[in-house]
Amino acid sequence: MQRAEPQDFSRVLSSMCTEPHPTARDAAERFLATNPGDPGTYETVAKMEREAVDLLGQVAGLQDAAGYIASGGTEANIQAVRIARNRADTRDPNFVAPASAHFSFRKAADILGVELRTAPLEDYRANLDGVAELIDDDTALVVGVAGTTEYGRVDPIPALSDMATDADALCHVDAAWGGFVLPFTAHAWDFSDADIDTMTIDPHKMGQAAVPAGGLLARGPELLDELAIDTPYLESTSQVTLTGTRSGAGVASAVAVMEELWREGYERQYRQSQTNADWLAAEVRSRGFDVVSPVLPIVAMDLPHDLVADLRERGWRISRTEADEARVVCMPHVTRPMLQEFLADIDELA
Ligand code: 0PR
Repeated sequence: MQRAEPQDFSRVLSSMCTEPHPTARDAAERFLATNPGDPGTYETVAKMEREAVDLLGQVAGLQDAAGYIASGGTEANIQAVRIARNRADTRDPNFVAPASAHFSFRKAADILGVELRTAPLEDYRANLDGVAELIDDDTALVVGVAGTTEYGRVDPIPALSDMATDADALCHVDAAWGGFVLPFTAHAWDFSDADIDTMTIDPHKMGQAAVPAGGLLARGPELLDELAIDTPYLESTSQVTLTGTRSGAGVASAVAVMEELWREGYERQYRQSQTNADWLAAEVRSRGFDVVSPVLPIVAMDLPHDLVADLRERGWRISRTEADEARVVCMPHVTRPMLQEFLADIDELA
């Protein structure tokens, strides 16, 4: 059989991951055979993981951050719900998240036996009255999303964290995708803007690290300790991660790329991606299609079904929103020439 080659990114508009930065790729290869799940044996990569958390803390406005490099945003979100559940003083815990929250929270609810209460949206963001109505004495956690999966919207994080505080619940921010673009915007989203307890912020999305590199941050070690499980036969005495053995590739690549790009490199990338998203939105709108104005570099547009089918036929990878718009995520590999080619295909096919 012929050796399979990975797909290239030249027509991928649907992904929230991207080609790893060269320095991330190099570090991932070098550390492929290390296991930060056993820090007593793999000391170097364990030390790198602490650096990674420190760097993620810098991105998210938190000094002396606690946390770890997870397999992805899904694991980080599950673990945030688990922290809140373990800390809550109730037999029947629930958590409140906006309808825009990623489906990983549904996995968390299912696995952990915590009821998920879904709050309505208003202009694609959490409706605060709707959130308030769902909070009660058994609420362990209030979730806000900073960069929603479908439309790149940012929930009113300071107001949500105030509500969590009033209810003696924790506040978790899901910045899995938005965390590496929001520092260059005026949005209030990070630990310095609000009393946030935990955050998901993934190097393997806009951070340009190699998969798997998700990020879980916690305001302090006591929160992370809620996850600690004794590990009697390892040299280290406890483990907080959901996975046991895990590749050091994610950890090493996250450190390498953050050292390289934080902060000027990421800022340059954000400006380029945002400019591309704004440009694409204007171009598509000028052709008579409805577009949801991009707040962050994600564009949702109302294209006819058969046009989208024809574009797919030509190799374009485009995702759909639940409301049936075509969605383009302006990741680092999505360049202006690529979008020009995409528009030329629209013009030819429409
Ligand atoms: N939180 C948010 C806000 C997300 O957008 C995502 C993933 C997650 C959490 C979960 O992260 P992991 O997938 O790392 O566990 N959002 C995209 C999705 O599930 C991710 C994605 C990635 C989609 C690559 C397509 C793709 O090719 O739709």
